[in-house]
Amino acid sequence: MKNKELARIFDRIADALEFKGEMVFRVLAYRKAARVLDDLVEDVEVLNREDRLADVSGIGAGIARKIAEYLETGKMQKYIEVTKGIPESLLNMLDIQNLGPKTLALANKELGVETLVDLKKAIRSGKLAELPRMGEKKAENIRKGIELYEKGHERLSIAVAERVANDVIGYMQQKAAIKDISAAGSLRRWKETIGDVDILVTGRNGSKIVRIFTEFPGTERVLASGDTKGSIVVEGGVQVDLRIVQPKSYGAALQYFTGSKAHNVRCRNIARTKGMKLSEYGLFKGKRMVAGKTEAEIYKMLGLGYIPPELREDRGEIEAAFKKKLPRLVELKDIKGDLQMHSVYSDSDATIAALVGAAERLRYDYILITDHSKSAAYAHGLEFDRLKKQWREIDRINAKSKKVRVLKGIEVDILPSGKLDYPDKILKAFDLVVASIHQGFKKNVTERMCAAMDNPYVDIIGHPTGRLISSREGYAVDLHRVMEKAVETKTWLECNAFWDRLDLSDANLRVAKEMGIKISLGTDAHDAKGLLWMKFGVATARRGWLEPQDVVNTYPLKRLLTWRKIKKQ
Ligand code: DGT
Ligand code: CA
Ligand code: CA
Ligand code: ZN
Repeated sequence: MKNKELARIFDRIADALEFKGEMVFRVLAYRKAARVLDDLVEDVEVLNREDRLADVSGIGAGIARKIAEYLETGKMQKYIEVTKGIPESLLNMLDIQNLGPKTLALANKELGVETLVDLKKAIRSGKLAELPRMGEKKAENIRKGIELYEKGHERLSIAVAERVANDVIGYMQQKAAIKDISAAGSLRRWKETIGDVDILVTGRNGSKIVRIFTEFPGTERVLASGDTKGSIVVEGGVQVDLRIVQPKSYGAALQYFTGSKAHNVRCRNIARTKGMKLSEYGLFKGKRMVAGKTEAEIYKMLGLGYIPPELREDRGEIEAAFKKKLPRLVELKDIKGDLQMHSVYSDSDATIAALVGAAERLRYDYILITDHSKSAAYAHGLEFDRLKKQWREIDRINAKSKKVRVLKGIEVDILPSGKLDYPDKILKAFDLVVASIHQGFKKNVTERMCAAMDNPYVDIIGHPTGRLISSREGYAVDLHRVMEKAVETKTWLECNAFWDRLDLSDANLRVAKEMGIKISLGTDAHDAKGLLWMKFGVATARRGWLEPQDVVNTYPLKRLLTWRKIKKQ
């Protein structure tokens, strides 16, 4: 149903009119239409089709025409007209509770407020409260409104952002006359959460490309559309920005819009010290463009090696590039197997055969099945008899399939008592053992993990901080001590590749690498599709500066399995 969408548009029209200082009575019809549409039980599209719109009380002939226009063309001329000239950032702020269009217009005019950052500053400095008819109390209410607004506009998981970007890119490649297309921004850097999706294209007819973009089937709202850029919100509230640049500037624009801002500032300064100027249009010496078509030539002209997007956070990559000491980052194609996944034996939808099928499609050499141990009642943990049944099945599969070797593993619980959930004589029988905390998050977590690592049969500590990016902070753990213990006992630490975990995080991985710790990547898949999450793990590893030798999943099977012997010595 498009009822709510239309309600929002009419509200926005009313807001924009008020923002521009229109008399209230001119705005009323739009507000009313918005309220009626919001409450309407019947589908507005059905009403339109049956020509019954104007029968609805509160919807006049003029509004009915506008609704029909929007339903039939995807646009409303009135909306485009009244929002013209109001910056997108201001329009977005009209969603903030307790902040009316008049107040916003006043703050814009008197204090130059254009963005949310400006507004927050104006509140903090007390300047907003000093405006006529404002006062402390109103300013405080707006501040609370901002808090709510920011909560509701939390950052997207990388998995959602990546799917949206791929959908939009696929659609554009099919429908629009474009040459190059790429994601940019935080998504190209594979940050663990994404504010908005940025996409860059080259092509001749800018306004036509933008029009096609705004017609992307998932579009909920069009925020901006022009000759060189467009901005839409797709289902689920994901904002996608598209920019069109000339082919000769593609590399420069890609470099600029990939960011991060901090990295870009450093690059621009380097250009300046070399008597050049770097912008999204190119690298210039005076008026002459000396680079711009590719990112590589820009970095080269700056005297730097090519810096992969995942490193562009100003965390030492510029210095490393100067010294030609950039890491040779691990790649998805280096990965020979997946070291954490669950099957129907515990809490997953996938049979072992289905997991093997998925692994074959990824051309893996091995997978480690890591179902939950017996105390994990929440996840149908394995008693010894079912474990034996599972081993028999794995043996049968290995006897048949020559492509992927199925390794016998377990995700053994580190119990609140500090003990492991199986005795050593069982742990010994696995090919590899992952030990994880799932209970007692505040109870001596560090000591329990360290004790687990002292066990010669524990090879990997699973998701070492226990965080869930969208919802949970993680254990009260002294990660430094855990890492020291990992070094001492030669235990691997996991980078759990599930997109809501990414645990260890990029920053933690970098510390681990510097300490010489080996990292194990596991998707923690609970169905066959879950094996595809490996890309998020590899990206996080790259953001942590990891090289192939830091990641045990790059080892051939034999080397992987000799590890236990090394650990026991
Ligand atoms: P996000 O969307 O919050 O996850 O983070 P980004 O990095 O995608 O940021 P976004 O979407 O605001 O802008 C995309 C890129 O454009 C950003 O990484 C760097 C570049 N950029 C945007 N605004 C500025 C700016 O004011 N100065 C500089 N140097 N670069 C900017
Ligand atoms: Ca972005
Ligand atoms: Ca953006
Ligand atoms: Zn787990």
